[in-house]
Amino acid sequence: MTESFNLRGVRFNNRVFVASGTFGYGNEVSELVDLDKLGGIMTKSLSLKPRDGNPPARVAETSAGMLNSIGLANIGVQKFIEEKIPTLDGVACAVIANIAASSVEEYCSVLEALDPQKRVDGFEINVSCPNVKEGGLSFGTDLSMVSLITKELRKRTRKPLIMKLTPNVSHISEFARAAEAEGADAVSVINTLIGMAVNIHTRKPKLSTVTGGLSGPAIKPIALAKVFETYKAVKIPIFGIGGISTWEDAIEFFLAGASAVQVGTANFVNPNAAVELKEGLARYCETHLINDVSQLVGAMIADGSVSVIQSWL
Ligand code: RRO
Repeated sequence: MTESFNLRGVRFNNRVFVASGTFGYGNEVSELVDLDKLGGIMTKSLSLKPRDGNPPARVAETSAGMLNSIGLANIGVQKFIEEKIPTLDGVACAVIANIAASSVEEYCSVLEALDPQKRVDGFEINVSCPNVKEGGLSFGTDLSMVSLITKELRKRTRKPLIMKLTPNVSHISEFARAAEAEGADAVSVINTLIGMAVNIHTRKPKLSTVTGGLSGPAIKPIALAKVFETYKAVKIPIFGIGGISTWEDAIEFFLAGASAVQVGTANFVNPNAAVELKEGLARYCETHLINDVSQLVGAMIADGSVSVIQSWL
């Protein structure tokens, strides 16, 4: 059974990745999880300078999900290169550096610093953080900015370039098209949805920033619809993300059009969720005589069903 997956000449062990912000820089969990079994790790978003992030409270549990407002806390690109990359040397899965920035120049500087690093196999560009004032959603909801960022980064790397898109727009497929047109190799669909929660006893918001990013099983049906919408609009592969916890969830995403999946919030419940998902997926494929996971991609049977999405694509 073929599990591997190629993107711009990079071969991934399989199609199961861990999502940015839910697995640190990979090294923190290497004693708990056999990283070699994963397709790859998306690092916590890296900016040019270290960032402390937003004040507490930065997370809140919701029914079937969680809200976060981390605010891009990270160690900065230099410390990542000096302290984290060496710890990932013997790891057999891909390392995809996720980059966030508050200007086009900052995106370019972080990518240029990381591009010569052999251990960095590709880039996921975060144009979708809901919790920062500059950059983040102000870029990710502006088509011309997504085009410009993709274009400038494409000029600077031959490694896989994956644009991570926000669902907080009317038509995510327009953003995927813009990324594809400027040379992105793939898109990640979706980052978190803006949400909030209120403590009824104190009457205060549960997050210091009032609103934050909603993730977990609560957003899975939305993520699936966004993946399907994107699949109808572009030819480049889609990394499906949003509430994926089990192999059954992953198969839904493949059928809706994802070429690979990312496990996010589920890692906080079980750090082995992605490995267990990969093993369940392999068992499903063997049982159903599927010899390559690619056979599942976009294989949803929608005969006779009418999708409203299709009418405006
Ligand atoms: O750090 C965060 O608050 C954060 C980021 Br960068 C992101 O892309 N998505 C999210 O839900 N939180």
